[in-house]
Amino acid sequence: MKKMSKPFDSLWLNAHLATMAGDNGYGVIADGAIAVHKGRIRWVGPATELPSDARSNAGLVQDLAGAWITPGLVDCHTHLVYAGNRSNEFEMRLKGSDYKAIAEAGGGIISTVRAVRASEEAEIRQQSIPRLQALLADGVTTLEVKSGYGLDLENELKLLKVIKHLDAQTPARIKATFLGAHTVPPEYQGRPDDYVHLINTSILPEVVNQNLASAVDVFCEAIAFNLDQTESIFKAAAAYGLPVKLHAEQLSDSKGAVLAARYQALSVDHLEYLDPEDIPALAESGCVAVLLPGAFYYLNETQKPPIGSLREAGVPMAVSTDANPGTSPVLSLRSMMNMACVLFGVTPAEALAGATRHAAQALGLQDEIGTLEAGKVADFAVWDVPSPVDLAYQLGGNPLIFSVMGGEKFITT
Ligand code: DI6
Ligand code: FE
Repeated sequence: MKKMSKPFDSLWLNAHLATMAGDNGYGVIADGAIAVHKGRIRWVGPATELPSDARSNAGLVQDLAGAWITPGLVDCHTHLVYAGNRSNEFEMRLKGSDYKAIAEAGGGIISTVRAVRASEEAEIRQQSIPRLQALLADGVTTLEVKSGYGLDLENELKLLKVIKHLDAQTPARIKATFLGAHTVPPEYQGRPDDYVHLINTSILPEVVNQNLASAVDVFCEAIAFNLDQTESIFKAAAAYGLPVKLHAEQLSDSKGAVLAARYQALSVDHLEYLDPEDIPALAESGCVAVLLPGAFYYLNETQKPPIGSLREAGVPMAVSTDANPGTSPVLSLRSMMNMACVLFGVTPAEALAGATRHAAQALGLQDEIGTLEAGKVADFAVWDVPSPVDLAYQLGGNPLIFSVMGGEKFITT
């Protein structure tokens, strides 16, 4: 006899939900329930409204003993895949050097480029896996990883293939972003336009040809690429139908955000030096402002992003690790929620929206993930905390009980 399949694969009960849906802070449903089928949320709401036959109609019924469920965390800006280590630069900065001076002396991004070029794909993969595991153990279920430490055709492809491999090997969703324009490689020193030409006519076309990236990013800054160079890469990306993102106004006001808004960028990231006058352009374009407090903290910056004006203008703010070996060796998105609160003055509810709903939007995935709503992918995190505020409150420790990705339980310990 054919076995009848149950209407729900799983039912998650006896939990409080921070759905992050709607405009009302956490979107709390006290004593809620989530029913999952075929990897998607089929039903979510107060347990009292659960259809009466739901329990008997679910394949797996899971009692969560009063835990809190949030959407799976989304880390929308990382440089997680690289080789080597730069703790020496951390020490140098503490002795008085600065990021710009280290970069100009051949350290910084270029020292990671040297390590990547000298490493096989498998080595880079091996070095990156523990970093990925750390993010997942902290509640992340989707992340973005950028290339940008190869800076030539062979090595940019090498990094993007590692990212693709990691995506295939883990239950988490990993989006790759092509950041060929991270800095000018040594062989193009003094010829940035020629390097941009190489990106547009050789590297990017091959990245597209091999379907290795879903967005294109540029580091628009005095020490990296200027506005014209950035725009020419944006045009090349647009010709391939790829959305763009931008590292903008991190160390100075280069007017990158306004340019990015004109190109309907998914996000503009960093923004410490953003001129509040440029915010209406962001608000109009629907671009997400990605806050990266880890880089601000490690570089001991004092200039903060204009949070109050961004909030007032209704620009969605995401929060991310910027995980990278130079300015933000950070492997905990929850810690960044804390720093966004303490250093930048966002509220704990804004920080959680920044690590879920708005981060999903920064990846163009707002219809798939980022909130607990029927129809979305069943990606969520189950926490042993008394309230969702605690997620941004505590540094260290790990309140994650487990996460669920595509309806499947994922336990990291
Ligand atoms: N801004 C950053 O904070 C990182 N990249 C960027 O464009 C730093 C990357 C590094 O120092 O390795
Ligand atoms: Fe970055």
